[in-house]
Amino acid sequence: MSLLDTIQSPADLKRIPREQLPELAQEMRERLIDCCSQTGGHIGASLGVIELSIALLYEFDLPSDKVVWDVGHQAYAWKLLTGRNDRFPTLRQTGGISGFLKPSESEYDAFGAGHAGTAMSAALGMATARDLRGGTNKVVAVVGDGALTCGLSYEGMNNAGHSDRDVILIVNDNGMSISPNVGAISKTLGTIAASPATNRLREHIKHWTLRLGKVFGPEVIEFAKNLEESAKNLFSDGMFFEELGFRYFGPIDGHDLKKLVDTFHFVKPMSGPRVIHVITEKGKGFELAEKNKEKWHGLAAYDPETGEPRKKSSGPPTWTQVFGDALTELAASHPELVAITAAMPSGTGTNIFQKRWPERFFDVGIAEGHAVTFAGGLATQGIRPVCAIYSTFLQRAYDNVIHDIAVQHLPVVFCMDRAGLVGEDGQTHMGLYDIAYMLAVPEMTVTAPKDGDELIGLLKTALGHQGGPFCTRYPRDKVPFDVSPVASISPVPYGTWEQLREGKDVAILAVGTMVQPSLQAAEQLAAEGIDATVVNCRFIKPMDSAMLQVLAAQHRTLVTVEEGTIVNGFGAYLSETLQTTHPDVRVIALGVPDRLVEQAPRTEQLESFGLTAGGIARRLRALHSEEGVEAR
Ligand SMILES: Cc1ncc(C[n+]2csc(CCOP(=O)(O)OP(=O)(O)O)c2C)c(N)n1
Repeated sequence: MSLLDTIQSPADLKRIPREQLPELAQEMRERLIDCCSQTGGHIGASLGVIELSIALLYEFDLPSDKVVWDVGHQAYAWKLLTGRNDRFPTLRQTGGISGFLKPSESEYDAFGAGHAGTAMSAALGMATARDLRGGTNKVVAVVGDGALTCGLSYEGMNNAGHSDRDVILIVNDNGMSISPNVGAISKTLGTIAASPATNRLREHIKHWTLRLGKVFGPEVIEFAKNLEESAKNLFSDGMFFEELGFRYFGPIDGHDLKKLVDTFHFVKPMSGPRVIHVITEKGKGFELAEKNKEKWHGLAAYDPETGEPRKKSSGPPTWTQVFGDALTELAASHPELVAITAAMPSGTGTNIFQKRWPERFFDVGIAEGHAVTFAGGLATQGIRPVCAIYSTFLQRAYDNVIHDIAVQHLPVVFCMDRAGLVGEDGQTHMGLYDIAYMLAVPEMTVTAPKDGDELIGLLKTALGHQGGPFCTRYPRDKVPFDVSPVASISPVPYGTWEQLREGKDVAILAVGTMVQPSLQAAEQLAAEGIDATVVNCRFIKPMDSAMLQVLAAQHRTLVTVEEGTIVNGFGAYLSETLQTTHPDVRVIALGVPDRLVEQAPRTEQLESFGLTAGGIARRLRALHSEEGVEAR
């Protein structure tokens, strides 16, 4: 039996002798590499914190002590050690364990996450609750250097640093966000890690403090501590944290189990805010992942020998690729155009732009709010910023979108990738809310293309639009057809819809990804004698009011279909619009119901909400027979 197989809970881990922990780490590495080769997932980040996870669970007392991992994508090792080894092969699968941390999944997952930057705030909340209740448990936040580019992390640190609360921040510093980390903080951490002279000095001071204390007693310890502090302040690169009110320990090798356990043992009983700076390597112990850290941050199922994806990609390109290529090409004829990403160059396709136009590309770190306001500043000076941010992450910047862009009528373009159902990333990453939240922003143009060509056409429209902000959305998927050359595509006329099929029984008003399935549904229904109009509502706001008048005059029922929440989405907006002008027209809104969506392949999720040709046809058939959708 392997060591890992003997562990059902942290109590079992604590029974393993310290000298056997490296052997356990090796078993865990093999398990992660093997399982993730079948399921895909965030393997690189998780391989980097195997020793850190073991040491935390070995030294702290879970679940009464609380460990809050930031993002949670790196917590696979944590899952193996906290009772989820058996179920680990179900990672990210339908009905399986989550790719992130989820309190509903385990009592060892202190706080749910998926978006970066929340751990410090949540940990401080837990430490404060403990103090209010008179508890004694320890609270630890584990935050990556990437997440230290989030403003939210500093809001938490600023609050914690001068609170005097007993809270420990572990900085998991691997020099990487998804891509190489960016910004001044990252440079500072890098300098600390690369400063052996400082480390040696600090070791000497610590050593002498302890020796002097043993010989001369507490007063001398106090004096020596002051000396240590002053020396630290003079020489220590950890001063950055010390100034924020944290006692700084490190940097320590995050793959040296003995050092980790010893350090936690030493720091744990102290009080007040303290930070332990741990240096780790993403992909540690898996050569392929060590060599290409960005690719192995997170990926689909792979062959563990070659690293090749198990499912070969074929057919049309992804929306991300089409966007990245088109933006890069459009930049040639739009010298004022710049691209902004918040730590997702490859995820958003802006890495393509970066290669061609490095000086016009800005990766601002995991800082969506800043990305948007930064774009606002650029726009005031006549620059045309395109912010490429996932739908789910743009939620972080809602106030910036309203206050810094819309209120000032600034022509910033928002390109929201991963809009709609996102598959295996699950609840935290769903791009289901952008239609609702963007519709509510005054003067925001809200669009969704039906295919790759239309995305390019809308980008052209967006770049020619001077009337305030403009957004478009597209999913985590391939475009339905290959795209035409960028130069051959015309801008989509502003505010227009496109009627794709004329029928007399019912009109389907489809948005973006729902256009093709709606057309197919109409074909299925035609064979059954139900004649449907199909309209591509590529402008969600403003609507094509001329076409809407005609549709409302010709149909008693309009069925909207959108890949987004049904709450305050396109259907709701349309009903509100028609309520006064055409109170007799009924609007039936199809979309994603008001509930959290569980992880599953995207195709399964679309199927389960009836957002497929078959599903749409089913709903229309039912409407037709049950309620008698009649022609006028
Ligand atoms: C608000 C937000 N924006 C973007 C992301 C996408 N994302 C997931 S992990 C990650 C990098 C995190 O870097 P770091 O904190 O250093 O952790 P590491 O992966 O290096 O362990 C990013 C940008 C996110 N999860 N949340």
